[in-house]
Parts: sequence; C-alpha cells; structure tokens
Amino acid sequence: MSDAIATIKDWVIRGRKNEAVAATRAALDEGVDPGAIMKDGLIAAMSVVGEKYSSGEFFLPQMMVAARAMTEVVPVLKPHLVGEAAATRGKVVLGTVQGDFHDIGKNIVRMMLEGGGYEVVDLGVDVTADMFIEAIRKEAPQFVLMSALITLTMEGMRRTIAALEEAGLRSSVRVGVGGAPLTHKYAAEIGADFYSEDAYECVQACNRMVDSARAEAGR
Ligand code: B12
Repeated sequence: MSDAIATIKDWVIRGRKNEAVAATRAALDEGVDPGAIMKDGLIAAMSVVGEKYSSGEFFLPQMMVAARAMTEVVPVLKPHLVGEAAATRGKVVLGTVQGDFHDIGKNIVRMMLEGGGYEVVDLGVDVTADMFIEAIRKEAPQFVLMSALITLTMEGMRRTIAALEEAGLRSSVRVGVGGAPLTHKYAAEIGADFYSEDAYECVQACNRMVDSARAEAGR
C-alpha cells in the first residue's frame, strides 16, 4: 500500500474528516489510483473500525466519526471513479433492509451503478418489504437490490423475496443482495438471483444479466 493510501486510511480510522479529505485530494493530485484509495484506504479503514468495535477498543461514537469521515471522502473520489454514462442500461430499486441503518456500502453501490449507466431509485435505509413492493409497482425496475450489514437484519431480505412471490412480482425483477455479512450460500438459500461482494462486482453482475436478456430478446 502506498504511503498516501495508508495516510488516508489512518485519518478515516481516527475519524478526522477534514484531514481525510485533504489527504485524498493530495493523493489524487499525485496520481494515486482512485480505485485503490477506495478499496485499500476507505473500505479497509472500515474493516479496522469494525474490528476495533468488536474487540472493545472502539465504542459507537468512534465508529460514527469514522463513518462520517468516509462519507465525506466518497464524493471527492466519485468523479475519478465513475464516468457520466447516460442511464440506458436499466432501472434499479435499491435499499437497505428493515431495521438496518447502514448506508455507506449501499451509497457506493448506487454511485457505481449510476456511473455504469443505470437509473437508480434509492429507497434509503430501513426499507420494509411493503416499501420495496410499492416501489416495484410504481417504478417497474429490472433489478431490486438489497443491502444489509447486520446478521439479524439479513432476514429482511428473505421476507422481502417471500413478499414479492406473494404479490406475484418475483418473476418481473432480478433480485441482488449484498453487504458484509452476506454470502453466496445465503443468497441462494433465500432465493436471490445474485450476490456480489463489492459494488464493482454488482455492476458487472447486472451488466451480464442485461446483456443476456437483450441477446435472448434479439433471438
Ligand atoms: C460504519 C459502521 C456503522 C455506522 C453506519 C454509518 C452509515 N451511515 O452507514 C454507525 C456508527 C451508525 C453504525 C451503527 C451500528 N452498527 Co455498525 N458498523 C459500521 C462498520 C464499522 C463499517 C460498515 C461500512 O460502512 N463498511 C464499508 C462499506 C463500503 O462496506 P459494505 O457496507 O460492506 O459495502 C460493500 C459491499 O458489502 C457491497 N455491498 C453493500 N451493499 C450491497 C448491496 C448489494 C445489492 C450488493 C450486490 C453489494 C453490496 O458493496 C459495498 C462497496 O464495495 C461495520 C464493520 C464492518 N466490518 O462492516 C459495523 C457493523 C456492521 N455494525 C455493527 C453494529 C452492531 C452496529 C450497531 C447495532 C451498534 C449499536 N450498538 O448501536 C448500530 C446499528 C444501527 C442500525 N440499526 O443499523 C456490527 C454488526 C454485527 C453483526 N454481526 O450483525 C458491525 C459488523 C461491527 C462489529 N464488528 O460488530 N455502524
């Protein structure tokens, strides 16, 4: 890891948002890869914060200031990470599931999807199955994407998929799930169409599905 990225990571862990933003601007000026800043700087910082919280070294306020620092840095990186693609690939309804207020990862997924040419309807956090259903009826998206960061709230994904089945909407959308505690196995178990480990992979997965649906339609 470059010194510049290590510095950004350190400021984020310490929750020093102004310093984190300044270090990110300086690193970009030096030509440091923005993808590496995101992955090895910001996302890695959040892992350290999570570990420190688990071990009792950090408490909620420290986790909050670190999260705020990361949230301030992301818009600085955004123009360097994603292009300005027109929203032509499809529509996505996105949200963090009921009971869960974590939205940093979801917001990165949104940013990467918009950069990849998708129109994103972001329902925010604490989104119930009924709210997803209402949005699908209103927006007629190709994809419904759910994020969860807490093992207990992951069950909201299962409930939402079951509610989609019940409402007769399941076959009209592709369902993708993600967030740190998720796995391929869990995604398959609850009947999701896909799981992606990160935002970049999520865009790739959506692209593959759009391409194969278009090839299918053209046949
Ligand atoms: C920052 C943070 C917070 C912030 C959230 C700020 C915000 N606006 O989001 C604050 C301080 C508010 C917070 C609160 C809480 N938190 Co918290 N938090 C974290 C922390 C440190 C980082 C999460 C994060 O932002 N990661 C960085 C992002 C970029 O990663 P990500 O979300 O995983 O997203 C990436 C991928 O997963 C993927 N992805 C994400 N979503 C989706 C969706 C789709 C469809 C796809 C395909 C991909 C995808 O793409 C993203 C980018 O590549 C984690 C630790 C950790 N290691 O995850 C704990 C953690 C998630 N929190 C935890 C806990 C316990 C809580 C609280 C309950 C604490 C409390 N006592 O109140 C509350 C929960 C409140 C609630 N009801 O939601 C626990 C959960 C434990 C568990 N096993 O369930 C963790 C794991 C910490 C720990 N080690 O104990 N938290």
